[in-house]
Amino acid sequence: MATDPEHRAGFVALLGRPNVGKSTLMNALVGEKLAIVTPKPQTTRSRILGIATLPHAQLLLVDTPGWKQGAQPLHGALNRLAEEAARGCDVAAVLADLGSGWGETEAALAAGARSGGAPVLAVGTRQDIAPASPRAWPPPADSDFAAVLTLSARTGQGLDAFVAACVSRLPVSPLLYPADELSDRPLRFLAAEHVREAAFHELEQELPYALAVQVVEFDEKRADLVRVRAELLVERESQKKIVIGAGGAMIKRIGIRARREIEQLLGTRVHLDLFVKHEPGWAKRPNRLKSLGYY
Ligand SMILES: Nc1nc2c(ncn2[C@@H]2O[C@H](COP(=O)(O)OP(=O)(O)OP(=O)(O)O)[C@@H](O)[C@H]2O)c(=O)[nH]1
Ligand SMILES: [Mg+2]
Repeated sequence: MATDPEHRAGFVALLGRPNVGKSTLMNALVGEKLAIVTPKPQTTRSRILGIATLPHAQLLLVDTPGWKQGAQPLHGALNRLAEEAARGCDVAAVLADLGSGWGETEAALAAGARSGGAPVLAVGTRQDIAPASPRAWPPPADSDFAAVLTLSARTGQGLDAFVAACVSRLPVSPLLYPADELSDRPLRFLAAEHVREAAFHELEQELPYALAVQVVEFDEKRADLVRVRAELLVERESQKKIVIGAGGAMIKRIGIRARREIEQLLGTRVHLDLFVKHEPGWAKRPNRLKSLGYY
């Protein structure tokens, strides 16, 4: 196969506060729903690679957890993931919601990425619902940005310009992943994430944050039906009751919603069994966080 001497490939870190649209942007660029998306902040708990293979370039998009101040081990671990992604990328995209604009957190994330040597794109998101004259936007002109862009991952507005801004700053390189690969995370992890997303949608307030999901069985032996068995871990016995719901109604709703999403992801029918398990302190033990795939 002839190699393209101009082909580019490399890592693009998507950084920003919770809820600015990092995961939505990654999904839009990859063309598949890899990362889960909810209206609640702090949805993403791990670093997820989304691979967008174009005719002349391959973008390795690194979705990161939203940056949050906080002393809890989970927050610390999540922030560290964002820091590592910022240091190890070829291009850093710092996303700011155009509804709130550019602030200290964005400036700190940009400074962190710059100290790792990456060019920084300042990216205003959710343009379709942004005010006509957003406040605190664009960022201060004295900062050293490779480019300042705005986009909407929902409508697609500005995505081509974002891709072009990334590609032109990636190193010349052959493909780093096979052209048909979409993520570095196994399907069973993505399935667990879709269960977590359904729980975020169905459960009220703080409860989704007390929840972890692990897939304990992922059986693909049959071509037309994948069997998935997943456990929802909660920190307290009282939470277990709520997640199960009266007569099992809540866990059933979560299951129906998650199954639809997993079927979409896998392109086959799915049989999904969900169980709720009381595991005190799962969020406080670094090794446990790692074994759950949050690292
Ligand atoms: N209208 C509109 N909504 C968007 C857009 N992008 C994201 N959203 C919505 O904003 C919310 C947050 O999006 P996410 O992609 O989960 O944000 P995130 O930055 O990954 O959030 P964390 O993982 O919590 O850090 C969801 O309800 C999305 O549907 C957009 O371009 N337009
Ligand atoms: Mg996210």
